[in-house]
Amino acid sequence: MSAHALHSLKHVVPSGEDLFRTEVFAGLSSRPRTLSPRWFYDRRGSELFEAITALPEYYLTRAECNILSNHAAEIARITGAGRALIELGSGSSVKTPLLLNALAPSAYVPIDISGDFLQQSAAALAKRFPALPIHPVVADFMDVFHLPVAVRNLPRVGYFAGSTIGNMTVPMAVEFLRATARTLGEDAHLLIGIDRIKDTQRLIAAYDDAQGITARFNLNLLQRINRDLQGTIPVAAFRHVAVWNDYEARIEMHLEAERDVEFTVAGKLFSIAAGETIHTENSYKYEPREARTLLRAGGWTPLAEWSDSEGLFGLLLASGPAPCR
Ligand code: AVJ
Repeated sequence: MSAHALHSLKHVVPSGEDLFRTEVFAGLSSRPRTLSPRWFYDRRGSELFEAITALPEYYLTRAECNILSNHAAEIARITGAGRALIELGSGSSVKTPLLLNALAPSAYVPIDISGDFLQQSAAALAKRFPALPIHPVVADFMDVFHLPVAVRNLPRVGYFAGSTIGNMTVPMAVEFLRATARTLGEDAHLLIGIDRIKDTQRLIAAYDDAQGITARFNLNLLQRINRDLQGTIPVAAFRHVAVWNDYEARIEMHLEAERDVEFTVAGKLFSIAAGETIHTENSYKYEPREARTLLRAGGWTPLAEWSDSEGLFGLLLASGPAPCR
């Protein structure tokens, strides 16, 4: 696409609340009905996600933290010190200080769509690491974005934590990995957390916890629509459902209508029959070999891989395309 075409597109692609409304209209009108998990993370949703990461059933965050604290030195030995650390979708990562200590990067670039969250966590990190240049970038890491000028001449290591890649279908994940390889440039490294396939009960429990926090997190999406798009959704008529789809190797989260419901969103009428669901999230899981194949398909070469003592979660390090000489 020419630069001119890209420029003029800006005027027709909706953004912010318009984009949310457009996507909600389309998702609630399609069959099956869907809403994208990217809309989970308003202020309330981000708080609920933080609570999820501390749940006994949600092993992912704990496992990745343990892997990082046990192997950070080894990771640093491979990447070498002095790279710019680029964190894709940083949120309020508790894992970041572990990596900053071990990798001794020459700059840190957290990238997140939530500007508020980004400023807060960047400020907190600046206090802990006063000598480290921090360059936050407000962007959707799924889009093409540009790295700050300050890190243009530094070798990079990307970090994509938490198995967030699990939200993408395989073709989307491959496209994302290829785009990331282009953004991070020659001789880059990528450190990526990828959750593994395991016992079904264990997987389902992680997405349907006993305290009902994940249910609240899922239902908050309907509350957000009511709050931000003047919706009249009877939230209490919906129930949180988490299922393991073995053929697709993914956890699916849905919101199921327990009775026939009618409501409006920004003035538009929707009817959902009892038993119908809104599909809100996929969380793909990979066997270790599949994870490496995924990285290769995305243009990366796996170099090393670490796991926790139970083998629940994988942390992989890969290298990007070699420079042309
Ligand atoms: C942030 C996408 C990695 O899929 O495990 C947690 C989100 N959803 N509980 C995941 C989530 C329900 C999480 N990711």
